[in-house]
Amino acid sequence: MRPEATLSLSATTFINYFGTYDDIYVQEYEQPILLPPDSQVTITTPWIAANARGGDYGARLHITGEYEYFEIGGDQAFLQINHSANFTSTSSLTGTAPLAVTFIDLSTPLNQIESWQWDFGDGGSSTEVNPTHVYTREGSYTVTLTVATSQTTYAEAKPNYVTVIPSSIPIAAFSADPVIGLIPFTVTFTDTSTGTVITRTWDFGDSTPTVVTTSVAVSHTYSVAGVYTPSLTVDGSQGSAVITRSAYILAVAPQISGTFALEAEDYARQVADADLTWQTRTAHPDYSGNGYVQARPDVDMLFVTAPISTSSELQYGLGLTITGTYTIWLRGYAANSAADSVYVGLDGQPIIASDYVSTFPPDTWAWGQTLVESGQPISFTIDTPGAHTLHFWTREDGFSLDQIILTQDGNFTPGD
Ligand SMILES: [Ca+2]
Ligand SMILES: [Ca+2]
Repeated sequence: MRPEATLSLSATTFINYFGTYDDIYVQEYEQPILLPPDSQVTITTPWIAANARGGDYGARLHITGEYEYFEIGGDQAFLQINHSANFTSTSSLTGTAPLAVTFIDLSTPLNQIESWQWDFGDGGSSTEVNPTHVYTREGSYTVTLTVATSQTTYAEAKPNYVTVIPSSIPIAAFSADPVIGLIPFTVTFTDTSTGTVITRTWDFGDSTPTVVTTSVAVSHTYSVAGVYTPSLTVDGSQGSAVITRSAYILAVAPQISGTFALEAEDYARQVADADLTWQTRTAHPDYSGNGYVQARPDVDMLFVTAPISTSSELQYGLGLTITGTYTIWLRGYAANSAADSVYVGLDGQPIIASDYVSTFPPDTWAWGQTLVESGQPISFTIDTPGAHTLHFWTREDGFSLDQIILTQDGNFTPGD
């Protein structure tokens, strides 16, 4: 039995007030039951008493909660019991399995109910007053509570009260926008994982603290130039997953001069593909910086005939804050043939489709800038300041690239 209500009107108080009634009866289904003298009922409306004495008289009292009305007749008073089966929950009613739901009985009258029978809709049941049930399978469940007093039984059913939604092991994925920018720049990361994900832990790859979110998207500002490898860990009820995107974010420092050099071996990203792969080497003497890159394996005469789609690619970040036309110079050598060559591009596309730079001498570093098919120097024009990427794709085995110079000076000639 549950605790009785707190606001009270004792039988004694009532009798003293009217001065005529000996007993208070609870009327339950036409069957008067004597309310014991210390019984308590919940009353939120003051007494509304009509003529309480003599002849035909009666009074009616509206009482919320367990007792619907109070009626006086003759020398007896009756409380009509409001029978109601009802319940609520303190838990989330929608979620993935296992979903634990705690049910709270709201049935009335509080102190008359002797038994509770819960049907959770999934085959489970309980006779507790406020049971907790764990749903383990997907579906919508109708919950029914049946309560019984010594006199009667009554029930409440709530259709589709609990819903267990599909749950699965997450497969981690994310995207970022933009993936290249002039520092400092802010990137919005968006979790695109599938499966059940509750929390996300972001590592932006730049040694800043990891960030834990429940939201799908998060922003991060990169303030130091570099190429960064962010990762995302997703945790769900069915497990966790991690994805790392290597060299995904390119944070570029602004160039402050119209002429500047890049060491070929200091590329930001390599996208390796079939046949030939760029490898950093130091075997050939007289290189600049820490080495050079060579299209390997070097087997004399291996051509890549479908350049962009099947060639290994090198990318360099360019912070082009000075607008205008840039000419590109390449310092390279042909390892085993004067015909060794390379494709050059900007922002993912060849500067001139299918054209390439060749005519490097065998075994000697030399500067070149002429596209074979067009006969023109490699150049491009920037109209608005911003971050760009410079690309080289393998075309012929053995080609070695040591240094790259970009210049806006039409009279510029590289030293050696
Ligand atoms: Ca070759
Ligand atoms: Ca170099």
